[in-house]
Amino acid sequence: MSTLTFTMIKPDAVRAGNIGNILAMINQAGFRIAAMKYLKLSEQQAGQFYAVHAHRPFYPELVAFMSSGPIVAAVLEKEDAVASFRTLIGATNPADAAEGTIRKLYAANVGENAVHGSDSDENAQIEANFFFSSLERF
Ligand code: DAT
Ligand code: MG
Repeated sequence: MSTLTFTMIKPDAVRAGNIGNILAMINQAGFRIAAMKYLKLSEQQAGQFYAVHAHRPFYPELVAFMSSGPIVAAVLEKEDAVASFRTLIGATNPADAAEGTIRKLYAANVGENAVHGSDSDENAQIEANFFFSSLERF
């Protein structure tokens, strides 16, 4: 049964001109795009999205980075979408990411790591709802 995950192409990957390359990999891996938009988060919105990390030492730099430029936000559908997408993007730190993963190919470091992927079905729903109304999902 197909399920949903939520992704962002982060400001570093947008700045590097990798939107198309990353979308092609998502496409090739068999995900259906259920929603998509191009936008810039405010610091307040980035802080809210990553509120679960508010106690971590890297939170201020994470919020500054994620509000530093436009992102592509999308909801993706596939069988076992959350786990399948985490496999496609690779480890949080690109130095640990498997060959051929999005982060191995396009991320510079653990802080600026090209893409976001939800970590559970529950968070995928919360994150998709943060960005998209029901009118924007297909
Ligand atoms: P992931 O994005 O793989 O789910 P996470 O949820 O643990 O990783 O962290 C969210 C983001 O926070 C991550 O994509 C980049 C940033 N981050 C995580 N660990 C970090 C660290 N040690 N130093 C700097 N930024 C970090
Ligand atoms: Mg995470």
